[in-house]
Amino acid sequence: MPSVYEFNRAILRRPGSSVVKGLRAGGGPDPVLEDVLAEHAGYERALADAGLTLTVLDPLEEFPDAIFVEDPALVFPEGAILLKPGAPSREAEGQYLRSTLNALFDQVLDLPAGHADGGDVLVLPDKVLIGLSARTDREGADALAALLARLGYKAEVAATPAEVLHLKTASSLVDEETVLSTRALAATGIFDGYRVIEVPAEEEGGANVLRVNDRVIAGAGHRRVLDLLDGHGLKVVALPNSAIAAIDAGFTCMSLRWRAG
Ligand code: CIR
Repeated sequence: MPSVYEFNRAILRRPGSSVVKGLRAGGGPDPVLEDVLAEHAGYERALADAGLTLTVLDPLEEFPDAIFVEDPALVFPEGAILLKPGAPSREAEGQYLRSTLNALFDQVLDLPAGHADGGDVLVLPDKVLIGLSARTDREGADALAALLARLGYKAEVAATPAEVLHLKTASSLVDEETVLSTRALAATGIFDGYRVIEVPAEEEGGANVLRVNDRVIAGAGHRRVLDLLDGHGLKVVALPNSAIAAIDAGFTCMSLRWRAG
């Protein structure tokens, strides 16, 4: 069985100039457009270097957060799911992915009720965790669990600490048995049965990393997280992400990745 992080395809959307107006929970100034563009281009290159064939979509100026394609949708080899993001300004983003998903997947399912963001969905080898957050409500999480069952995945709904935007803001799968997690999220017990690498308190922003094939993409500014991953024997690709982090982004949310047969 291939691992859940073995991918050969991905969908990304390039940023338009409106990206600097992206939502951010903590306030703060707009990032510099050129920096966001450079970081996004570096991310695109890193996925291509990891061996993925990319479908790169045009910017959507009317949706500043549209580069975060993994919030309005989820993809699996068995099919895609169009979600309904919990932020009102992002609710319609999925409609701009529909034709691409229809062309690339045998089936595209729609979330029938509630709200759910892909950032709250962590695919583990034995189950899919759906985190409840300010973006993902119980109705959406339950509806998503039912859609995942149709695709053959077992899902579990879990609470997440109040201060995190998404479940994957605070956690990532790094190998078959190991997750990287903030202390607060690990303390909820949702990763029981997994080995947990705890992110140091001063680098909680570094908990979102992206395992793709043989490597892990992580933030260049999170030196201690990089050392922990390296010490765990992982091949680490460090990418600058401070401009994109200013609009609350991590590495998982900027692409939809799957293994096409
Ligand atoms: C938002 O607040 O929706 C965007 N500015 C950032 C979304 C990042 N997505 C993610 O962590 N899954």
